[in-house]
Formats: sequence, C-alpha cells, structure tokens
Amino acid sequence: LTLERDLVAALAAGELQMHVQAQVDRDGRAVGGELLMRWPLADGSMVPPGVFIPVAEESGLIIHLGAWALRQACAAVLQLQAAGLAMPLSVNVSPTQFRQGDFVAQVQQALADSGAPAQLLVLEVTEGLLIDKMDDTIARMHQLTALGLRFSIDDFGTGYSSMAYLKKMPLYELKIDRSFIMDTPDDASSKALVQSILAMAAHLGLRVVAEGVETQAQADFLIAHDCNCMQGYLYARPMPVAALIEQLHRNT
Ligand code: G
Ligand code: G
Ligand code: MN
Ligand code: NA
Repeated sequence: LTLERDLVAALAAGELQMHVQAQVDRDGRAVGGELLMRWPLADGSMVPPGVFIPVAEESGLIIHLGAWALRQACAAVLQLQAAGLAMPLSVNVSPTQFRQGDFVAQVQQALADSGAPAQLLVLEVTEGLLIDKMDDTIARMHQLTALGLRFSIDDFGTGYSSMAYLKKMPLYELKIDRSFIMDTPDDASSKALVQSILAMAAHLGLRVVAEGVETQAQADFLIAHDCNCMQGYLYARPMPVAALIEQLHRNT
C-alpha cells in the first residue's frame, strides 16, 4: 500500500520517466525503439517496472499510468521526428489498460492532442490479452489498426494461448522472448525454437524482434537465420529520448 501511495504521488509530481531502448537492423542501424517506464527515487535508485506495474494493475492506477504512457509515447515519436530520426516506437499496453471501455478514444485523443502520426506508434500486447473475450479483443485491434497503429506480441512463446490467434489478429510483429535468446547459440532446443519462430513469422509475413540480445554470438546466430531486428544490451540500454538522439547523431 505504501508503494501504491508513493506511485500515485510520483505520477502526480511528474517523477516518472519514459526511457527508450533502440531496436537495430542486421547492420546495427537504429530502426525503432521500445518505450520503457522508469521510476527514479530521490536516492538515485530506480523502482523496477516489474515491481510497480503489477501494483498499478492491481490498484487500477494503470488506467492513469497507461494514459500517461500513451502521451509520453506520442511526445517521444515527435521528439525523434523533430531531430530527423523518425522511427516507429513501441509502447507496452497492459491487458487491463487495453480492456478499458474508452481505450480506443484514449489513443485517438493522445494522437490528436500531440499531432503524432499513428503510423509511428506500435502497441505491444502480451498473449495474456487473448485468454478471454478474444472476439472483443480482435474487434478492438481492428479499430486501432484502422487508425494506423500496429500491434506487436511481446514475450512471444511464453504464454499459454493457442497459436490460432496468429491467424485471426491484425498483427505486425512478434517479439521473441529474452528467455529463448539467452540460451542461443549454445543450447540446441533454444536454437530450434528461435529458428522455428523465425520461419513461422516469415511464412505469416510478420516482422520479428529478438529481445535481450547481449552477445555477438547471439546476434550472429539471429542474423544468419534472417532475423532483421534486434533489441538488447549489446546495442543499447534503455535511456532518455534525448540521450538516444545524441547517441544517434554522434554515430552518423
Ligand atoms: O524495463 P524492464 O525490463 O525492467 O521492464 C519490465 C516490465 O515492465 C516489462 O515486462 C515491460 O513490458 C513492463 N513495462 C515497462 N514499461 C511499461 C509501460 O509503459 N506500460 C506497461 N504496461 N508495462 C511496462
Ligand atoms: O517484457 P518486456 O519485453 O516489455 O520488457 C523488456 C525488458 O527487458 C525491459 O525491462 C528491458 O530493460 C529489458 N532488457 C532489454 N534488453 C535487455 C538485455 O539485453 N538483457 C536483459 N537482461 N534485459 C534486457
Ligand atoms: Mn515489451
Ligand atoms: Na518481452
């Protein structure tokens, strides 16, 4: 409860930050990014989102936090665009947030107020969204797709849902979970799983992002199997948008 109260206060005080982690192509060029929420404390430490997002979900605060995240995402898109670095950015959307009655209106409002192009915004959802009310979920995804937004399945391969949804949903991208990437290229079954996901995605015409790429050996394996987008500490940590812009300008 203390955490919940502190989170409400931090949000109201403007203490939460949205960082961005670059996604790169096979040549290491930044082609997009994922927005990740950060909660810095006065002593310089950070409360990890893995701790406060579940609390926000539990308490309903995710509704405000999620709306804030959408507005931050629009601002980040525009900030990169203004720096000559227009690229799509992904924002994580929790199931509770997605299921709010006015979620589509919220997205529309954030886009309209900011003037950010919907085409540069990707919504990352998890397989958890698919456990129930599949038809409602798909209908809502179509509404958002019609606005120009795209969908990515986060943590792909770790959920329990049937893969039938891949056929039914308007998807743009799959993100291969870090737990699979971690054990490549040494572990034979992880390698086989990653290769299978890449092949399946190619057949379905879906873009793939490999998450948590930390070593050159992992990158080499992914590139050899035609994965064309990587995200991980090997390339870039999550950082403030201004820091990413500075880094990209320095490198070009
Ligand atoms: O950045 P880090 O790996 O610690 O993030 C941990 C978890 O928090 C991830 O599962 C990520 O999806 C989630 N997360 C980070 N930022 C956001 C956000 O803005 N909204 C939601 N719903 N989840 C987020
Ligand atoms: O669950 P989701 O994919 O949204 O969250 C991504 C999380 O993974 C973020 O918390 C981010 O900080 C973290 N992350 C990103 N790249 C790496 C990496 O190379 N290694 C590890 N261990 N974590 C990473
Ligand atoms: Mn994510
Ligand atoms: Na993930």
